[in-house]
Amino acid sequence: MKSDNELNVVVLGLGYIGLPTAAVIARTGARVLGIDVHQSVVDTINSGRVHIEEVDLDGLVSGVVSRGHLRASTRIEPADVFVIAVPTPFKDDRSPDIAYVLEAATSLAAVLKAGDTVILESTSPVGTTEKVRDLLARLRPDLRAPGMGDGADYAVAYCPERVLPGRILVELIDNDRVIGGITPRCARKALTFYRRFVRGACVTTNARAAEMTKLTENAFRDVNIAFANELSLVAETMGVDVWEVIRLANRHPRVNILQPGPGVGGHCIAVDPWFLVAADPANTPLIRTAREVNDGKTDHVVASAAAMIEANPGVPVACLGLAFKANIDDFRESPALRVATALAERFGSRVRIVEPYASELPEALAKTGATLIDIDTAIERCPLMIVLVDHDVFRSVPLEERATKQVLDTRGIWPDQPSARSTPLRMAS
Ligand code: SAJ
Repeated sequence: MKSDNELNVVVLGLGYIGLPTAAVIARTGARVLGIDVHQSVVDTINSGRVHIEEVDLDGLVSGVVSRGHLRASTRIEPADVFVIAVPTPFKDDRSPDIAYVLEAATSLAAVLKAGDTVILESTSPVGTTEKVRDLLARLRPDLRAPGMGDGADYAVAYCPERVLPGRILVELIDNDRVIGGITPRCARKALTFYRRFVRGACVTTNARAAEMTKLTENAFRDVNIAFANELSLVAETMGVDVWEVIRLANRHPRVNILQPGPGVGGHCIAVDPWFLVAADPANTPLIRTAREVNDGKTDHVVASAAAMIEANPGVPVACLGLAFKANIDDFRESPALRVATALAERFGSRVRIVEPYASELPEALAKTGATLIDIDTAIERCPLMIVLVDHDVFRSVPLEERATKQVLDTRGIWPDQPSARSTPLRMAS
């Protein structure tokens, strides 16, 4: 086995997962090359800076780049280990799109050699790792592909990332990893690689089981959030504070309900369950319904907020937050962004947006006439407030600064708000 300093690793895709992964591997002393199709991303990283916001990532990247352990390029080079961390979005019909994975595999096929290990980390439908192996086998008939007869010249495995944005650098090291090989030997080769930087347990299985495990984790969370969101609607009908009910129910030793909100966002939980539904539509009514409940919650928030704004003609309204969850700058699939945009399209310049993680409004919002303001201005000028994201800066606004506001608190961050206490999603009176 090569020592850390001799190991050459290529990470394909320098996004929210690929860049932190590349940096963490580079910190072990390995020589890491990050590949991205965007020249601007490559230039930013080579100058020791980062293009995404993640706790402690800037310091880590500048350190490993300055020590020469991490560099970026648009062009692939030979390596010992290839880690594919490109996006797997879904198409208009919600079926998974693995085109970027296959493009990445095609590009690395050109430099693949005997002894190499290819690892797919992107969230993928079951069977994708086999497709990667099939593609490599076709493009490189001079090498023996794993699981296709006697012997193999290289290894192919699937190892899903499981990190939580905001805690990526911690969870990359501490979380357990599931490593699925095309063959047991492939799994063992990938295991040797992950043991270099993972402190959590590394458990091996086959590639299909590992792929389904990843989808299962995110579908589990989506179903459980859907339960909380459904409860929030029932509680609203009943005139009960849903957050109090959940807090009380969670005192039961075998009950652990998640938190309701304005819907589910991000590029994972709002997307991955559809991969399971697409694979077996007839047997996934629960997973599909959970997705629909969570998306429906966003529509419900838009309707409740619109009713509140309409009942107060001419009064400015502050939408607090655009990110898909607290304390991050990621707006992908964000229910908060959906709500704010729907309201701004309807009420135009009456809508003010507070988002400490944005320096300007996303285009769709900017063209509505809505404006970006800070929290102090919102407190001064907006009698109506819609809490869409539980950023710490919103959570810490004391009651005396908001006591007179009409509030629609979709995250339950202000339990002491007089108008929000018993009917959190109803229009404040
Ligand atoms: N949300 C709620 N109520 C809750 C928890 C979350 O409404 O009680 C909402 C959030 O506000 C957000 C969405 O759900 O809009 C997703 O947020 P999240 O914190 O649950 O998850 P992500 O998308 O940031 O990360 C998830 C994680 N998966 C699981 O916890 C099973 C992470 O470990 C994965 O690595 C990541 O997806 C991924 O990349 O797949």
